[in-house]
Amino acid sequence: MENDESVLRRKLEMVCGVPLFWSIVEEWAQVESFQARPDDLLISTYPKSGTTWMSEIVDMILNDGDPDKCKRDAIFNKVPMLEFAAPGKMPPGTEKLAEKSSPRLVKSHLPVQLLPMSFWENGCKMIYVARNAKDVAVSFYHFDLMNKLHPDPGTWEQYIEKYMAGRVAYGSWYDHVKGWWEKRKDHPILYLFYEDMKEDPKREIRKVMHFLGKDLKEEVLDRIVYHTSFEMMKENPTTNYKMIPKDVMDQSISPFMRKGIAGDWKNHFTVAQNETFNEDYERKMAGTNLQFRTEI
Ligand code: PPS
Repeated sequence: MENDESVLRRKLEMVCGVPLFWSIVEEWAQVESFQARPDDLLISTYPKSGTTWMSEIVDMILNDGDPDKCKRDAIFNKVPMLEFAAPGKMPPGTEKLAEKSSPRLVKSHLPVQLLPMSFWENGCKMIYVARNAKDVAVSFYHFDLMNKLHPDPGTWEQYIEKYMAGRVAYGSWYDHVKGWWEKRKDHPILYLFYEDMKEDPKREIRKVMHFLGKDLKEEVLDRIVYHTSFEMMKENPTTNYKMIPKDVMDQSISPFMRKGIAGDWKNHFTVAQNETFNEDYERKMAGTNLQFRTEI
């Protein structure tokens, strides 16, 4: 096992111009040549956009809303992250997925251009969840503070600069959400928004259910809404990431299930930061019809 010095808090490295964790770059050959299967379902997001929430919703839909079946294993084992790699700490995502029987659920944060070709060739179904840029920045900052596999985020002031410039893991939020938005025009991608899920979880869960070709009774949908609420998932040991060792994720610094709301950015952005961010946002998002809500 590598000692912690060599594994934790290392600098990001580049793959095709996108900054990624050094460990992912080391595993890149396995990620790029990953063999997707036609019945794989991909859950794709920019980090901190509601991946865990959507993963649990999908698992509950596929298990007809049975909470006990859904507690059979931790979320990161039920829905392995394709590109995940932490040498000496946990097995890589590609290995975990290779051992899984079909149909598999696959999590990934890769920008659209870096997704392994086999997903497109096999016509895999995909769900993309997008969350507004400001709340993602706040959530990602707190995650980087507590997740020692990530580089130290520095101060909030420093972090927001890096985030706007796309010098954070997985690169530019702007390019990520736009890239997947364009791709949905020629591939079966259900593109959903975190804010819509907060506003009316049942409505959005129903969209996922239809996309998966399932038909569940109202009472089952109500059960899924209940068990996938922030409050329930925060207390659920299979979804709150407390099974990850403390030397990797120190949840006493910031819990994985932190606030789970839309609009927390208002508690972090100064007036000046907000103005700078908005001006930059207008430039980067000009020419797309993709719209976000920063509060509901
Ligand atoms: S990761 O590490 O990128 O996979 O994180 P991800 O799961 O995408 O995002 C984590 C944020 O989602 C919030 N979350 C939820 N919000 C509402 N309802 C439910 N059920 C839920 N589950 C997770 C989580 O709290 C993180 O957001 P913040 O703003 O930090 O609280």
